[in-house]
Amino acid sequence: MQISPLSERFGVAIDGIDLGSALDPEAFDRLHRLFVDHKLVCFKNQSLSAEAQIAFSRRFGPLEVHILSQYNHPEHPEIFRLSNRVVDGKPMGISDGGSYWHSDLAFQEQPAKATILNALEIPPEGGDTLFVNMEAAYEALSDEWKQRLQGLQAVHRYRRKQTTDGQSTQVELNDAQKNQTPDVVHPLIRTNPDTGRQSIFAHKGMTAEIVGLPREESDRILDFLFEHTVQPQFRYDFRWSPGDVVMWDNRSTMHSATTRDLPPGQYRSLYRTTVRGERPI
Ligand SMILES: O=C(O)CCC(=O)C(=O)O
Ligand SMILES: [Fe+2]
Repeated sequence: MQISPLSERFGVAIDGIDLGSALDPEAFDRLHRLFVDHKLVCFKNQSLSAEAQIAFSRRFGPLEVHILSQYNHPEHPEIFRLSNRVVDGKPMGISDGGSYWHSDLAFQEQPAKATILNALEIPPEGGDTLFVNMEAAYEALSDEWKQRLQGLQAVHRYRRKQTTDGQSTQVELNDAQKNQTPDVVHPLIRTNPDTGRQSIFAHKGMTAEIVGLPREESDRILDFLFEHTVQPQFRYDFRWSPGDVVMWDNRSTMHSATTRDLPPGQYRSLYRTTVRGERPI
């Protein structure tokens, strides 16, 4: 297994391992440690089948089935399909999923621990995924801000924004899907149970308001956090290659897709599995 940094800020690339083969407990522990320590892991040169992706992902915990069920794999509901291909008039996946700042399933009581994306088809240009290290963003806050934020809770909402402001996707939820996503409340500063380290848990695409504060005060704090966290020193824009399997820790990072900006005729298809996490503390 060869491990190299993905950027000078965070993330590692791993080559020389086949995720499709059975991992013994020591190998799994090592990968889990790398995932927790580096937050973003790219396994190079994989060719994972849907079944193998599910088996690998399950090692990290129970898998979620996405509520936008029209995009789930017909035979493997644990696989959510991201794709801008349309075959015989039928979308092969969600075309602009996650094209806004978020942490996966932050709108649920138990947001995602890990997301695993398997790159089946990657265009020569575009479609990068943008990541932010939310632990580094927390550490860079002044002591005054850290104190101000401690103990605050925020409301998270799926589709908090309208499609027009660039912080949502074009797909609308049907009534049943809306009923499955009531507002939830999470601490604004959360502690990763695997490391004991704190990070900011606020994302422009989903964090709606701070509990118990006047609207203006809540907006002022959230707007500050939305701007603070996306600064270049905390960011890494990941460029995909076919065969990449990328895994990230949603507890200490946020991300945004850029698929909305793909030029016509550029195709991108990935399979996603999502590992359930703890309730944030
Ligand atoms: O397609 C991407 O770049 C990321 C999509 C996304 O947000 C996700 O899979 O969670
Ligand atoms: Fe996402």
